[in-house]
Amino acid sequence: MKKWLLTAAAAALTLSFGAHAYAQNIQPRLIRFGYGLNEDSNQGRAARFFAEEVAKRSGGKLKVRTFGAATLGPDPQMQNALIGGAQEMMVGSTATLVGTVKEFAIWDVPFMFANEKEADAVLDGPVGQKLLDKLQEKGLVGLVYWENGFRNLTNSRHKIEKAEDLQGVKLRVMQNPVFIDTFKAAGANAVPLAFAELFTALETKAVDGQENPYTTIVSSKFYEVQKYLTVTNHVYSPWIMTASKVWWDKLSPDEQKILIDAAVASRDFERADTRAEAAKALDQLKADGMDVTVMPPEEVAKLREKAAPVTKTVIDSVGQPLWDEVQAEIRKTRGT
Ligand code: TK8
Repeated sequence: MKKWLLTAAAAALTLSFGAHAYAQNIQPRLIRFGYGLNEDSNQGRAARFFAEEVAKRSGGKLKVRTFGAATLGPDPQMQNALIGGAQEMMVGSTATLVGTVKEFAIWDVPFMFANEKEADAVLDGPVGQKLLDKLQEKGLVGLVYWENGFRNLTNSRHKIEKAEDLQGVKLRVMQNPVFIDTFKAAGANAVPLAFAELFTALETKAVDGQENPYTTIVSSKFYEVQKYLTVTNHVYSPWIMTASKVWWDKLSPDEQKILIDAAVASRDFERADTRAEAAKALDQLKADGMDVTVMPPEEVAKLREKAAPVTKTVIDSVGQPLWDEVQAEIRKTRGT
């Protein structure tokens, strides 16, 4: 009789949670997952995808609640909340992690990756993993890199066609030394500011311009307050998905595996979705009234030259061996 009851109970559990989940050690948990862009953005779509994957893979026990538009705070604030254990997960820029793990500055070096294929290979390869691992001793678990994308310039002051046109333009940059130095070297007045404050700063003309991938210029509606777009592709920006380490360490191996697998699936979804959106975004921005200029290669070369001392500073900071390792990985991808 007892045996029969147990079997029936087990069968009921199996039915409600799925055979897989039943065999695993999964507790009901609420996971607060924050991000900075609007819900209607590539970041928002991928965050929801992640939440659905986690629900599916945990039989609904692990519940990811997503918070977009920096409602849990800008990237640096969320990073601190994760470190302190006040928030479980987030996705955001690697650029604002440079104060926590200095090696992340390597991803901010202008003109380092020539295309997405190189970025994927390096970020998903041993060096990308090495940097993720470095977060552990700072209280963060680095899971995967998503694509933010190649960054381009917008401003409301004048057409920027030549490198020298940047002179004196008040440009919002991320809270990161490499971005500040790069744009100062280019002659701009670089102002570090949280992304959450950017639209208002552009609208009130507290700053003239900013730089972000096409997809963000669309989803954050910067075209409403910025007339000129200059295609420079001056740097590839990754996003990084992180978890609070104090929280992560309390999870069972089964729970951790579900989150890791769902993170990898979300990365693949996000990159494909972002690339599809980026391919259409430029036409959309033109249709929205933006004046688009492609900076000619010889002018881009000037920007690159002006940034060379900044690259040197990054190499000094992250160390020559890490730099060489990244360059070797890039060459491998190029087949040279
Ligand atoms: C969103 C930011 C954004 C980044 C920036 O929270 O700050 O300009 O490109 O994507 O992480």
